[in-house]
Amino acid sequence: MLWCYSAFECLNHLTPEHLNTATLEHIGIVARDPETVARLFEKLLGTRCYKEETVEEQGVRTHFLSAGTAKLELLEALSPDSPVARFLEKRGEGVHHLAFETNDIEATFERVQGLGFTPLSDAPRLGADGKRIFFLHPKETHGVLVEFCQYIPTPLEARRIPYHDGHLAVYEMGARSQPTLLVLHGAAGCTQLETEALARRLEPHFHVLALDFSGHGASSDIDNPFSASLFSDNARAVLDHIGIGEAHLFGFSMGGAIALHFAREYPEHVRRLAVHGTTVAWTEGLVEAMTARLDAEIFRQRDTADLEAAHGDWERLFERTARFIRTLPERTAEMEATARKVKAPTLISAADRDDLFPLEAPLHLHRLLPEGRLALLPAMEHALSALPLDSYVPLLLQHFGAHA
Ligand code: CMX
Repeated sequence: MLWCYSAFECLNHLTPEHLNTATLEHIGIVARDPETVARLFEKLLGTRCYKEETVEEQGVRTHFLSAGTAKLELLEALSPDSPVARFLEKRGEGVHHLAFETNDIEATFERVQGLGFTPLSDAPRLGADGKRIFFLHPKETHGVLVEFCQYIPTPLEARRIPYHDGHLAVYEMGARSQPTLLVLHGAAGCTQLETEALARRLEPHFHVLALDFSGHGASSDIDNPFSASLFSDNARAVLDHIGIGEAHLFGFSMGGAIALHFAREYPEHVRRLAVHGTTVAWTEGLVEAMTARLDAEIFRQRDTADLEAAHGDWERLFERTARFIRTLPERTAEMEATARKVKAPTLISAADRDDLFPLEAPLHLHRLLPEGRLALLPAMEHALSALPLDSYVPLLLQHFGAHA
């Protein structure tokens, strides 16, 4: 009876924010010699340290390893009076804290205060890995140091790769020792507006290269009309310049079709593919639906600051993209033939209620691709931002064989 009452009381405090966002983000582990501990986990889990970062304020150097859906954060004391050095002295090496990710760190901070806890800082502050964090004292939490964190990333810096008279922008993340994954955005999209969140989630597992196609995002424009050959050549130029022989490719929507084109043209450079929200069967109806979305007039009535910041001359980009899309119905047979010839194992995924492409599109692609695997995900929209990354990322890791 008492248990029932307590459980009911607890449930009264639970809001959807609790239920959906208390995700284990990482486990902090104090290490005397992080390299030795990293080697141990490499042996046990096949995972490697992919990033190191110093947090001066905490007197700590952090070493990150991926462990499936969560991370291990090895903590190395930088000064004898730091919390980590004190922990080492009193308790020796071992598990130091559990960190839970939340959507809104300020709201979580207020909520735990409301529940009677005393956070160890006056407000959330900057931690490692682009996070804002706060801790609860282990004395208040049955001996477990609890961290809450929210990912608030600093803007990515594009690397510029010379291309014809201009350059291609590529965003590079993750350790070079990991397999390379080239991330391709959709029509009239770019890394910043579309694929960045996914690319960042994949950083612990891959050497990620997220490309902006010519004329998109931070890449310079080119005189040639947009075409699958041009964008596929963009991808090849990036891999060549960075010196990558073989890569996995992920492509969203048009990026998926480009990934297939690339795999057909340069099979020796491709390990595995994943395409999401991609069709290779273009009808006049689809062209109409897609070009209606590129109607500059509609955008002019809204706030276009994000588009301007990402692409510069977004109106020209939309015009050029619409022209390219109008050529696609007559290229359908060619694109289907391309898909049939792709030998690389390919994960084809789609939103089950895609508002742009019919469900038949991924089914059709699945029938064409000799090594295709199909996954339908519960999402209402075509946009990549609608995709539930918590379920999609494990699927990708499994497909690319990146699970420890
Ligand atoms: N887990 C469990 N118990 C811990 C603990 C931990 N991580 N750290 C300390 N304790 C225990 C101690 O063993 C001690 O227990 P006893 O009283 O039974 O001996 C008690 O807590 C108090 O320990 P202390 O050495 O006196 O430490 P303080 O109270 O001065 O500080 C804490 C403890 C948690 C407030 C401090 O370590 C802190 O502020 N931690 C948060 C900051 C931090 O850890 N930063 C590094 C992580 C960086 C990052 O992830 O970004």
